Amino acid sequence: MPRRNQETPNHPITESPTPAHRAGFCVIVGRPNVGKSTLLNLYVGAKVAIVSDKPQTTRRVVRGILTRPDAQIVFVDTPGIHRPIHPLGKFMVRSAVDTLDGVDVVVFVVDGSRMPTQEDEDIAELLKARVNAPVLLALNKMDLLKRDAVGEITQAFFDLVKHDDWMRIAATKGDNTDKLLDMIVARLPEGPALFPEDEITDAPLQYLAAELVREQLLLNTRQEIPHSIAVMVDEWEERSSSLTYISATIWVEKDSQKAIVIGERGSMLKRVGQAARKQIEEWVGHQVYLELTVKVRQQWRRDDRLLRELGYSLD
Ligand SMILES: Nc1nc2c(ncn2[C@@H]2O[C@H](COP(=O)(O)OP(=O)(O)OP(=O)(O)O)[C@@H](O)[C@H]2O)c(=O)[nH]1
Ligand SMILES: [Mg+2]
Repeated sequence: MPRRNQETPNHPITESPTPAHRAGFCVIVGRPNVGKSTLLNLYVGAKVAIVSDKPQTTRRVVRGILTRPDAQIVFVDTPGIHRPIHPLGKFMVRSAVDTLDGVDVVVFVVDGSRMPTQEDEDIAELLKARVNAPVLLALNKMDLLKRDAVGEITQAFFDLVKHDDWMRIAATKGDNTDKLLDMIVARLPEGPALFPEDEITDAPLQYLAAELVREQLLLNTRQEIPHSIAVMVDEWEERSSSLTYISATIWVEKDSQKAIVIGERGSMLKRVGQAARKQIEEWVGHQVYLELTVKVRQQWRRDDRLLRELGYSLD
């Protein structure tokens, strides 16, 4: 409500009305590897979701919260939607699709430096069939877009995706992401904050720690190994006010993968452990002792029991 300046009652100053506070859920969807998690982390200002150059990095839905004086945006990062070939993939796609119900705004992230793929087409159809909320099209990776392809690629996405508005962005550099954010906020309902203002994610620390280990493994392995890795925290003990002990298991699917993950005389495991530990310490706020063990479970991506233990199950 506009207010008068109390000290000058006889000379009212015209103030513009304070914009109403907005709050709501913004789901980020798209095919694997287009930059959804990169965008989430940029908005939240912390590594809430791990990022890698390997497709299907994100396996579970993660919420990241941005609180500003005028709005609170609860971003929902989702696994890349693809045509799954095993139970883990099915879980990932189902959990992504399930987030679309009751959402306030959807950001459909695509790799805007290339022509649309079949997966983009599938997602566009899914959104058309299932989503009533406004859809914002984010043409990401504009830094890789070749000048002479701009027209053709942009038109191809416009033809494919029914959208409320669009923006060309580069999530890694933050180009135009503030403009996209304004579009998101404008579409949120008016209302008070949904989460405490200092909360930036709903993910437990144990989960973030396991993910940070997995991120290092993704960055350091190739071919099918990244997809065959799962990480689970087994023990988490505050040994003192300044030291947390964490032990985690790295699951792989073959003995040959185990050998690679351990590396020559443990070199790979050491590298991964050191890098992950530093990042976990930032979250925890003090020293961490991280113990990693590598174990083999043949075809765990098809093993319902282990999938459930790892949290990759909707039941
Ligand atoms: N050049 C460029 N690379 C980007 C941009 N945004 C993201 N990337 C890169 O694209 C790759 C995938 O990024 P992610 O954020 O993990 O993608 P994602 O959509 O979350 O992928 P999934 O979790 O597999 O679905 C990473 O190597 C990012 O650094 C961008 O604007 N420009
Ligand atoms: Mg991701």
